[in-house]
Amino acid sequence: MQCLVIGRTNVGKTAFVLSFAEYLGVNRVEITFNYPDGFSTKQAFSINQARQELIGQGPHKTRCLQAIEVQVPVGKTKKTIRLTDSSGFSEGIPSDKGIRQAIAQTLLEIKRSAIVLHMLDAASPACVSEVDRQIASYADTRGGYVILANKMDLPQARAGLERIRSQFPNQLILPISALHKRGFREVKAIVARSI
Ligand SMILES: Nc1nc2c(ncn2[C@@H]2O[C@H](COP(=O)(O)OP(=O)(O)OP(=O)(O)O)[C@@H](O)[C@H]2O)c(=O)[nH]1
Ligand SMILES: [Mg+2]
Repeated sequence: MQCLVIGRTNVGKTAFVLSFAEYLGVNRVEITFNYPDGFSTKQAFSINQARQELIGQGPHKTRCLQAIEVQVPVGKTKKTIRLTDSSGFSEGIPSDKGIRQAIAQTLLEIKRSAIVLHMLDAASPACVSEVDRQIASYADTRGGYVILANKMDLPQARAGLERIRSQFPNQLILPISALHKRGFREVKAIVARSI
């Protein structure tokens, strides 16, 4: 069972995946990097080391699918799911071939995921763009589609959340902060319900 995190570059997908894994009780992660050309490799990190190495300041830090196995409590038992981080989308077609291939890989993976968490940066003035609308209509054709409005710790994110709600009136939208692990209980509940 896979839970895939998608969204434009720099919205905080990698930060979320690592913080959410930590919230679920993991302090060392083994990340499987699956590249668009089929190459795959595994590496173990402490959560903090992974944060330092994998979270980006600039755009297009993540260039492939990065999967972590995590346990989610469901009733009295725990179920293992694959929590997968992906390469961020950008407006238009990127000139870098590696990024184009990584985005195509992300799009294919959407159809293979039981849960798709589509992340938006609520603190950005352009928090919903054309590519987000297109991704939403593509990903939403399957069950288990949820919008995460990230960076709610920043003051301008309140107004962003209202814009997101008005753009997607029929979608479930969960406000979160990947930085401060806010809103994670609700994300966990949705994931547990969809397993
Ligand atoms: N204030 C704030 N900053 C955040 C939050 N989540 C992520 N960031 C910052 O946003 C920037 C991008 O974070 P990443 O997790 O690398 O974003 P990404 O979506 O994985 O980006 P790509 O891999 O390029 O697609 C970093 O500077 C993070 O520290 C948050 O909840 N609040
Ligand atoms: Mg990333």
